[in-house]
Amino acid sequence: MNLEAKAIDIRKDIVELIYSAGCGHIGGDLSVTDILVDLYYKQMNVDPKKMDDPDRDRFVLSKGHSVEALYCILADRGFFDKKELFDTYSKYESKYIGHPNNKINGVEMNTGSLGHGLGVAVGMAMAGKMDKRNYRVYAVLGDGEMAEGSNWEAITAGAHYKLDNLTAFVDRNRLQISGTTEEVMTADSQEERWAAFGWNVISIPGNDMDAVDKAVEEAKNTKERPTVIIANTTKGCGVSFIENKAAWHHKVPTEAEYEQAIKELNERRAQYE
Ligand SMILES: Cc1ncc(C[n+]2csc(CCOP(=O)(O)OP(=O)(O)O)c2C)c(N)n1
Ligand SMILES: [Mg+2]
Repeated sequence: MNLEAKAIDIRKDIVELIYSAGCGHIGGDLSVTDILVDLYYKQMNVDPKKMDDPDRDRFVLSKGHSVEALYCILADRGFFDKKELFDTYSKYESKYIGHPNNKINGVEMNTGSLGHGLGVAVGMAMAGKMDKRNYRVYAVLGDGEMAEGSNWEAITAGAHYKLDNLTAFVDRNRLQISGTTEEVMTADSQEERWAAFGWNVISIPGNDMDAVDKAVEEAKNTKERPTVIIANTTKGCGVSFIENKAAWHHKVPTEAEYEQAIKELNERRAQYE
C-alpha cells in the first residue's frame, strides 16, 4: 500500500466529516494524519475482529480532540461502519462523539481532557511487562498538551520502569488552541526535556511518512528505555489556507472552503495515480 496516498485519502475523509457534521478539530487532525496512517496501516498489530486479543498493540490518542483523524482511519480499516460514522458523528445519542469513546470498537481509552493519555499508556506498558506479553504501546500527545504537569510524572515513571515497549509521539506543530505554544506556554525544547528525563529521543519531520516509519522502527529496536518521537509537523498539513493558523484549531470550513480543500487534496492525490 502507498501510505502517502492513503494519508491524502484520509485527509479528504477528515475534511468531509468535519464539513458535513459542522464541527471538529481540523488543524490537529491534519497535522497528526501521517503518524496515525503509519501506525494503523503498517506498524501496529491490531485487527478489527480481535480487539480482545491480549497481544494486540495499544494506541492512546492523548490529544483526543484529533478524534476525526482516528475515526476516519478506524472506519477505513473496518473497525466500524463508515456510513454510520458519517451519518451520526457528533449528533445527539450517537456513540461517535467529538472525542475518543471506548464504547467504539478500536478505541482503547476515552480521552479529550488533555494530560491523561500518557499516564495510562505507561500503565498499559507496565502491565505488558508484568504479564510478559510482547505488545507495544503508542501514545500521541499535542505540544500544547505538554503544558499539563501530569505528563511529566508519566515521563518520569516511563523511564524509571525502563518501558522500552512504549513509544510516545509529540505532535510538535507549534500551535495550540489560541496561539503559538511559545506565546501560550513555552514548549521548547521538547527534545532536551524528554532526554533529561531519560527517554530515547528521535526528532523528525513529522509529516514525512518515511521519517515517521523509520523512527517507529528505531523505537522498536531501543532497549531499556522508552522512546519519544518529536514529530515536527505543520498544523493543518495538506490544505494551504488551513496550514499554520491557530484560528483553524476548530474552525469549520464554509462550502467554498470545503470545495477548495478537496480540490487541493485531489490535486495532491493525482500525483500517485
Ligand atoms: C485539560 C484540558 N484543558 C483544556 C482543554 C481545551 N483544549 C482542547 S485542544 C487544546 C489545545 C491543544 O493544543 P495541542 O496539544 O498543541 O494540540 P494540536 O495543536 O495538536 O491540536 C485545548 C487547550 C482540554 N481539552 N483539556
Ligand atoms: Mg499543537
